[in-house]
Amino acid sequence: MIGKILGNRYEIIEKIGGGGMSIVYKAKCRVLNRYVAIKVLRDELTSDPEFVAKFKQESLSAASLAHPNIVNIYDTGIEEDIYYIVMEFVKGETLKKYIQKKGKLSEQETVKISRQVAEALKHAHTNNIIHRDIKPHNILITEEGIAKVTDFGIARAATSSTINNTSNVIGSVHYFSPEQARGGYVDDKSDIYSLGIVMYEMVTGVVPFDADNHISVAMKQIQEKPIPPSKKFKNLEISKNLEDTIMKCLEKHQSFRFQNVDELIKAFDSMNGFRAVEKNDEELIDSPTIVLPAINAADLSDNNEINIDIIDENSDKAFKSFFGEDSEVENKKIKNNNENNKEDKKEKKKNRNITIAAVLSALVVAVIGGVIGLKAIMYVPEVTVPDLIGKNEEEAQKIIVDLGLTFKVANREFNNEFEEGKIVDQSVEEGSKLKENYPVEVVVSKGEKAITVPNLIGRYAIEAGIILSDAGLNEGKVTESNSDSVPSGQIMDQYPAATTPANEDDRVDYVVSIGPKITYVPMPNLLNLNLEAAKLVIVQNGLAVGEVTEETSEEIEKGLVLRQSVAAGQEVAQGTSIWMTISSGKSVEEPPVEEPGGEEPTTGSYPLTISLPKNKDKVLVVVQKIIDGGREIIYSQEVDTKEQSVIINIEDTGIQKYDIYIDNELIETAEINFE
Ligand code: 3AM
Repeated sequence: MIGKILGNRYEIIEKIGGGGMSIVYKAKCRVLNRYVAIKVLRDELTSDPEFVAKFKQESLSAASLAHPNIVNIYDTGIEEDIYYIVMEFVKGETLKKYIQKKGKLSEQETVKISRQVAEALKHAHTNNIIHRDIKPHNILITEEGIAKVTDFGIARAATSSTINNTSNVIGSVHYFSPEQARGGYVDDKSDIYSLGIVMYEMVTGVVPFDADNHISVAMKQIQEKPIPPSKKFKNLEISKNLEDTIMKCLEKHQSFRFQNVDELIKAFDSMNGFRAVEKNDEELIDSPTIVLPAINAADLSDNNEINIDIIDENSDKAFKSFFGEDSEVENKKIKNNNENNKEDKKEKKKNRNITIAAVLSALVVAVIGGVIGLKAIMYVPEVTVPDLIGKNEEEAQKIIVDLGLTFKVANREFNNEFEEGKIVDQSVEEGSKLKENYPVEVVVSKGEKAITVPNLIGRYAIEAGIILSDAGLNEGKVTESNSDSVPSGQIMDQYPAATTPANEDDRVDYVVSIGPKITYVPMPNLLNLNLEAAKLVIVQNGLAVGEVTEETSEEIEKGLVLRQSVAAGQEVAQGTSIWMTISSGKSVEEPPVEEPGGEEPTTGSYPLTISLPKNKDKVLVVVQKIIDGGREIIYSQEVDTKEQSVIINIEDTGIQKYDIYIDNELIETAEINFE
């Protein structure tokens, strides 16, 4: 490839690397005089239509996206079986290599990279494109530290993503979402999960689920709870906030993850604010989840009045969510102290602002004064989360509210196991200890989905799997049957019939046509029969009467069959036309003609190649030699069209003509010179 010029403008300079599907080259665009990266589909894959389709899909979906955090696609092309995509050349390396080099990344760097990937995803999701294969190998880090997402190879327009072929789960198993591993419904939250795995890998240096084979990894994605980074590596420095964000991305249930990338970006932004405070005091890293508003260190140091105003609303909320509504008392106490100390009474809002400022300074002071002091202020009673699965929504809500926690329905979905109104899943596991007011989200069953069997009749068998899985059903028994009217490969019957009500995962049996039934009969002997008798035998055997010609014969009486197109005893498909040669009696004696020079003519051999049609499985090939108004069968055989062509080696003398018939149709008359 090196030195090759593609599309008349891209000169391949060197190989940069290669993935499973393709090889990446550095190239120079001669028109715009700039370096580009060219991704070329591997040679051995260009003959595989499925890979070619994926490759084209990559070019199509990625080309429609333009974003600073997405590797730009400039051009695509096909040349001499070389499929290629021309991309922006990114000076840098993959995030995979970067992590491997550094072991693990700092919290700050993790958030910085993750946020950029999230921005790229936001742009793609807005354009209805789900990446489906987010992994550190597909994230390039430039020398300036900019993250750029590439390889939208298996991305599909989100609008058509409801069709997901279970037999062809695509992606990289260590970064798969549970729904991808199951072959279930994939949406933008699947990318959020994969990004969660990447974030986990950035902070810890390892992926949360690993095993020695892909199936086990996929099973873990579906079943196993990830160990939080701080529990997996005890001395890991990670804020609770970032850890919670990662764990929320890694929720098994789509409803419990961030509902879109925007929510995730907001979580990152709140971390920036968190870090600004954290700069003043490292100890706060160990504190429980507390969402502080986005404030900069600069905001805190400049003018207090203004800063307090900025943080007012959110700080209050954050304060409450952390301390619980009951801790308002604590809040008030501090407030009163402050009020007592100040003589002039300010308006209500201002007081609140001062309260917040006071709490913040109290926190700082407490930390400076020692962790014990901080803990005293922060003490909030904890409650144990009960098992809610299978309980009624109202009952579950009451239990949660009575415990002082917050109840929230994250989603309602069809479920075959639980009746309508029962809890299917809960965001916080039974037995977990939570501070008051902490939200517990649940998924409530909408009962069984009303499914009706879709119509399969008239559809091709290869579509059946997708049609059924779309309807929440499975393929049942597939049988084949002959049909004179339904083309081969089409479905001609199904059970249960279309529109029958069904339950999820029920099986639907169907019958696929294999075309008309071909029956073979042994060819009867026609020789020495008179024409009428021969015709009767032909018809009685389910065959058809073909062309009848005459020829002189020394042995066979005039009017009787002297030759038949298919030799007696040979298997012949019913309906085949049979040609006959009838004797026209003895020829008038002619003096033998002397060969010039008296020499025997030389015999030559010729490989006659006959191409076979593709639209049938088997055909009857007949080759007849044309002899003085008559014909001699030199080949008659049923052949399998998988072979594409048959070669018949003919030995003869002089120049001869041969009629070639395929399924009784004259295809060609070949003239062969054997001299
Ligand atoms: O394995 P390394 O990291 O050396 O960086 C990508 C990786 O190299 C590089 O090709 C290799 C296989 O993915 N690569 C991919 N896209 C690129 C691009 N647009 C790229 N290098 C530069 N520009």
